[in-house]
Amino acid sequence: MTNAATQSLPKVICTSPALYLLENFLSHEECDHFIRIAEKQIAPSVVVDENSGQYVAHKDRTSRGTHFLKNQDPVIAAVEQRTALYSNTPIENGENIQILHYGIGAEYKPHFDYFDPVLPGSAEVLKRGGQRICTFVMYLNDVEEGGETIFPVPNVKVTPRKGDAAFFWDVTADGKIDPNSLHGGAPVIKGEKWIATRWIRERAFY
Ligand code: PD2
Ligand code: ZN
Repeated sequence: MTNAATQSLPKVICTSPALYLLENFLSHEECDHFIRIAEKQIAPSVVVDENSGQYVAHKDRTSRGTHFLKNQDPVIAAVEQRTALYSNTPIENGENIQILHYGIGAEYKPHFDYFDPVLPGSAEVLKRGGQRICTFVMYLNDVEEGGETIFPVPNVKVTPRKGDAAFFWDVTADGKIDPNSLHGGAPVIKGEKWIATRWIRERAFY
């Protein structure tokens, strides 16, 4: 189930952070497949605790979520391959695809996807593949109102559209963490929002 025929070239949204819109990155069939599988296994979302490095529930992330195993089925494997291709990174550097569901009012407050090396919890998570260097946020449905992915520093937002992806770098071209990559998921005002996220590490993530 490839999608190459309908994909267009990445559109540059801004350069600091390096942020691109990938239109039709997923086919509608791939989006529906992801939601169908995720619905069976979804639970309240967690974040990495800054101090302990453990995964915990957090008030800033009021979504529900789940993750897929790597290579879980041929559709998931194809999308993993596509993220490796677009980011020009080895496939094994990708984390497991995460699925998030936001109902009305749910949001993900601005945060960094990278692990700040000065925080005590980061050492533990950095052991598994090093820093997160880039992020794919793939939109699995259209949201009636709200739910944009927001970047407060350049003050830009990406509107969720089924099949599109926001792709951005959490580090600068010289590999340093990029504070301009601060981003969040705006509250859903009307409808619901499903996304798939894939974070890419510096090295293999197992
Ligand atoms: O839901 C989003 O748009 C969003 C925004 C910021 C998701 C993430 N970050 C993420 O999963 O890291
Ligand atoms: Zn994020």
